[in-house]
Amino acid sequence: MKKFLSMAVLCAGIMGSANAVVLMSEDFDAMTVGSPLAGNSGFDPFSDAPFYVSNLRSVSGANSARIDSSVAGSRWAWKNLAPGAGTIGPNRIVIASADIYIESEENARDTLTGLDAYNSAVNRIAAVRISRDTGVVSLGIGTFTATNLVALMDRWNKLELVMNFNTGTATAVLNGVASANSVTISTANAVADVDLYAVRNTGATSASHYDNYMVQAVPEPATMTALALGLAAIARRRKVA
Ligand SMILES: [Ca+2]
Repeated sequence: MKKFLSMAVLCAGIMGSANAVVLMSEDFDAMTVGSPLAGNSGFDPFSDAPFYVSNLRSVSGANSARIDSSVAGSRWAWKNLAPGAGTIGPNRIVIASADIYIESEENARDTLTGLDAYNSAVNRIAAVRISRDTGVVSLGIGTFTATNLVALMDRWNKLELVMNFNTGTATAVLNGVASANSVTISTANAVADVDLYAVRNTGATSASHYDNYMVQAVPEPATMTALALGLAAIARRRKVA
């Protein structure tokens, strides 16, 4: 039993280190409160001005990124992936994630808060966004389809956009639960950046916060299967011995 347990720990350790490669991450905690994200700590200088560093709410450390509702329209802030990291396209699964907190408000002027992935030609691969009015998570490229996932306002939700370039599908994950539906994406795509994304309507008064913004690549299923088979073979040999 002890041998079995130590093997399990070994497997977990190997799987953990091989499981995901972090391509970009930002917790906002080393950034100056009140400063804009544009041009800050690797954020693209073309990021929209309404995104800035806030210490009003956080999941990690003291800071998060905040976007106020004072400016209407679609807004983006992003870090470009490191050179070469964007060629992860085919046979890879890329997962973008962020903790997102959306403030509720009394009026009925909806806002959308989410994540938006692009290739190097600045064509959208897929985007996922939460409605402040309904909490419904929607998924799409040009048009958006509601998923079965519903976020609560005035609390942190972990939102993920999972882009599977093996199957050519993207799904949303909210607080660990995957959407029942998916959107078809090109298997030829490579991810150049995944943006913090917000759509504000004139007159809306609620703000949104983002923390633990991250993009990861996970090995293609074939590699995972080979790794699992290899570990199983090791386990069998140990058992025989
Ligand atoms: Ca933080």
